[in-house]
Amino acid sequence: MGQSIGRRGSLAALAGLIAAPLALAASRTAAKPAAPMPEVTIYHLEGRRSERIVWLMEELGLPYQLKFKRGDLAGSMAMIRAFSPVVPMAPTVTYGDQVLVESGAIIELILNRHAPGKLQPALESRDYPAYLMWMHFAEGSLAARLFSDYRAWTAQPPKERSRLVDSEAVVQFADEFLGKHAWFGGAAFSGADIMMFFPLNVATALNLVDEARFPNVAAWKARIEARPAYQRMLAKARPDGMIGNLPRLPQHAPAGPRPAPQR
Ligand SMILES: N[C@@H](CCC(=O)N[C@@H](CS)C(=O)NCC(=O)O)C(=O)O
Repeated sequence: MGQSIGRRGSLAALAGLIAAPLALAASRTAAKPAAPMPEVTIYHLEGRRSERIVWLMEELGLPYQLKFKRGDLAGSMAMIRAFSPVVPMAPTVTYGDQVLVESGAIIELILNRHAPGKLQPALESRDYPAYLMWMHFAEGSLAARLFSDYRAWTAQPPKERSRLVDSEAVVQFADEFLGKHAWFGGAAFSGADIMMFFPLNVATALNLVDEARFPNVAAWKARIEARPAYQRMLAKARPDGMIGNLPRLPQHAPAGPRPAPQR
């Protein structure tokens, strides 16, 4: 049999049982103070994914240095390669004495450490799971499928829907979500919108999908382009407009149902 405890002891134990989860919940919801910001340098290619980090810093009003050769993509790339020869990618970011790649990870790091409570829904909120999904979907599925279709369809234009999840499907998935939610983070603009903008622009700019079929994406893009921080990013990171465009595909993805999987 267990040890018996007195009435006062049992009340104290009960209070402890109630207080502990409440304290835990409070510590999860209360925004921690922002950590001091180390020096951040963004190695950049105009019109490419490194714009995400410039845009994030402009949204948050955080300091950063920007390195690129204006109007010279090859020159900017050579600068990145000289600094980071093994994986010369944009963005490459120095964060204090650390060198980082992967725009999604860089955004999560800066938001979690230096912008608590900003540009992401609260961990316990209903919006958080979808926010996190879009943060990862942007590169893991959307950009990956778009660029693999682009390579394949440049060699051989698409004649029918792919059996795999193709460009049409990944953009449709995003469009359906935006039919029910204002932003990819749900109710408010967030880091997920910053992640999704580049590949959704690629989808239409390269003619991988028919823009007219995705009105919710088109309306969301217009809202993004009206944001002052997005405009500041353009002025600093793309001062001469878009340069070095990849050629548009002559033919975009066929729409309609996908063929049944082969057995
Ligand atoms: N998943 C990475 C992709 C980075 C990436 O591929 N960036 C392109 C520019 S948009 C690049 O550096 N391309 C040069 C190359 O692949 O050689 C991210 O989100 O940061």
